[in-house]
Order: sequence, then C-alpha cells, then structure tokens
Amino acid sequence: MYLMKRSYIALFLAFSVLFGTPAAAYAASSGTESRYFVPTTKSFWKGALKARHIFEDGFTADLSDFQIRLARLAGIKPIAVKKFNILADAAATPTPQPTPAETVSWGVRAMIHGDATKDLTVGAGRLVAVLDTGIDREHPDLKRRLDGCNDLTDPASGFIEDSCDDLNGHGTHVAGIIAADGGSDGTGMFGFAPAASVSAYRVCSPSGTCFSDDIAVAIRHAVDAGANIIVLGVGGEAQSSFIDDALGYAAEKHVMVIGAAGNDGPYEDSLDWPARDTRVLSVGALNSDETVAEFSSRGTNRTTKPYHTDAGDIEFAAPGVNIESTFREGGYAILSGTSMAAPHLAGLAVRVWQGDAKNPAEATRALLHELAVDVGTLGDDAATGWGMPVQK
Ligand SMILES: [Ca+2]
Ligand SMILES: [Ca+2]
Ligand SMILES: [Ca+2]
Repeated sequence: MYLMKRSYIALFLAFSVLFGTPAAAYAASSGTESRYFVPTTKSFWKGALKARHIFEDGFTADLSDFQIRLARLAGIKPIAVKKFNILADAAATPTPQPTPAETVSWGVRAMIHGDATKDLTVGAGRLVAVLDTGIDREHPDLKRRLDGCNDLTDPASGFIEDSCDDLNGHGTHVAGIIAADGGSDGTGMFGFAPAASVSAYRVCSPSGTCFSDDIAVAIRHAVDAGANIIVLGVGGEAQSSFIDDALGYAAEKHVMVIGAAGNDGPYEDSLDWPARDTRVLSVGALNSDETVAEFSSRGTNRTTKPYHTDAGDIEFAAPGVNIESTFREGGYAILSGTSMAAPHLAGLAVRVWQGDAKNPAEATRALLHELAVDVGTLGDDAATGWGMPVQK
C-alpha cells in the first residue's frame, strides 16, 4: 500500500515536470475542487498545484480531492480557505429597470440634511475600493467614476487587471450608493459623492460566494493603490487569518475599512466576520422610518463598554432596506441588506473625510462618532451602536 502511494506521487511529479500543469487539467475535469491553503513555501508545490496567491508561509490553490490526498502523502496538510457571502437579500434577484424611480434614494437624503445631494464636486480626489461582485463599468452613472477594475475570481488566474464585469448587480449597487454621478445628462441616480473615484475588485462569484484569500489580496492591492476607504459588503461565520493580516496592513497605512454587520438578526451577538473585527467599522441596516431592520445582525454592545468599539460590537447604523441604486446592464434596482448600509456609511465618510489629519481614517472615524444621531434604543445599543451619522 505504501509503495503504491509512493508510485502515485512519482507519476504525478513526472507529469508535472513533463507537462507543466496536470494539476489544473485534473481539477478542471473533476469538478470537485475547492480552495485550500497549502502550508509550504517550496516552489515545486507552488507549480505542481497551481498556486493562486502566495502568502508568507504558504499559498492558496483550488485542489481536487486527488491533489489533497497527494499533498497529505507528502506530509503537507492543506487547510480549507474560509468563504464569505454578499449580504443583500438573497431571495430577491431583481430585474434591472431602465430608469430610476428617483434620482436620489431615501437613504442618501436621510444622511445629508439640506440641499446638497446633487453637488457634483463632492468627493473629488477620494478613492473608494469596492470589494464585491464587480461593477458594471459601462453604467452611465458610474463609468466616469471608475478608477481601477480587477478580477480575482477567475479559476485560472488569481488576479486579472482591467476586468470586473458584474453579472450579479450587487457590486454595482454598492458603488452607486457611494458615487453615482447622474450620468452625463444628469437623468440617472446620484450617490453621496458624485466626484469620488471608485475602484472595483471582483472578489465574489456571480452567485455571491467570496473566498477570503482573494479578499485579503484585494485589500492589500487597494491599500497600495491609494484607496482611502475599502467597502466590504460581504460576511461570514468564520474568522480568516488572511483577512486579519490584510486589515492590519490597511490600519497601518491609515485606510478605513467598512463592513456590513451581517443579515443574521435580530439575535444578539450575531455579527459576521470581518465586521466583528474592531478595525472594521460595522454597519447595521435601518428601515426608512429609522427603526432597525429585523434581519440586521446585532452586536455585543449590551455587555461591553458603552461608546467604545469592542470586538463583536456594532458601531453604526445606516439605511439598508428598499434602497434603489445602480444595477447590472446599465439599469437600476431596489435591494435590502446590511450590504446596502455599509456603502451609505462609506459615502458619508467620503463627504467628511479628514484628509489633512495625521491619520485620516481614525480622524474620520472619530468625526462619524460625533455626527451620529441616536437611533433605536436610547444610547449605544446592540442594533445601531453610536447611531446614524448625519451631515448637517
Ligand atoms: Ca467592528
Ligand atoms: Ca462597546
Ligand atoms: Ca441607540
């Protein structure tokens, strides 16, 4: 038995040397492969298993059951990579509408007092990275806003530049809330910051599944590309060490990371990762009457220090129910979810960005705390934290 296993390895290695990519060919034909972290720095294995992303102590790759067995025989134990999901109402997959019902959604109006909702100069010089299902780069209300378009979902390549088609619509919706500029004729929709730039990182499949290694690589890339804010409309049950490390890098470089709280409410302590992390500004969802959406995940705020960000706490609430925004195929759609609440906070953060501060991300976070209007239960509560920031 032992000898037979050895001969399998020998055969596999021989194929690898002779043909270069038998691993990929096998994986493609088996259809059962999934994403793993392979804890070895040996370049042989990186080549044989078609490394996707290289990390300090190993690499990730899509492996078939056969490849996993092979690695184990060689004494390497692949570890499954954590998955996340987009956080809009999954039951609703709306048909894109050709024209919007309103040029400014109720959510934008709720957070900006006065008549500044269509100021086309707001957000100039700011860059927001949207890590999601991609962005419709031809959308009339977004195409002039796009500055960066990358795909990390391709099975054959971990990073493709100048590619970010959004077959779902979720990422386009998130981007529009932040920076839709009404289009060249002003008949489209307007987001919070119509002069801001948006970079798209397609890290989620069209069905909304997102691998944590792709997200981590996208966070680092966005930081290096000069993003001021990174928006994560994704979440999951498990903590990811890849994302932990990437969040450390973002914090070090003074980049703000905003995450959807999750749609697992109304139960306390139901926040998703990575929003649970204190470095991520976690955002819950509000109805248009400023009550909390039932589905919005609740934090641990009731048992931690009030008005202090602890792990598991919710930090802010923002509009997240029946939000109209840009959608795939150049259209518009109404979605609900904490995925919609997170870009509302990001949009307001762009508007009040403390660019001259020593640490703009921390200074802006402190200002958002000051601007927050108490909603829900009196004071810091498990559904809305500081409350909903409003620009007067
Ligand atoms: Ca948090
Ligand atoms: Ca707290
Ligand atoms: Ca409250």
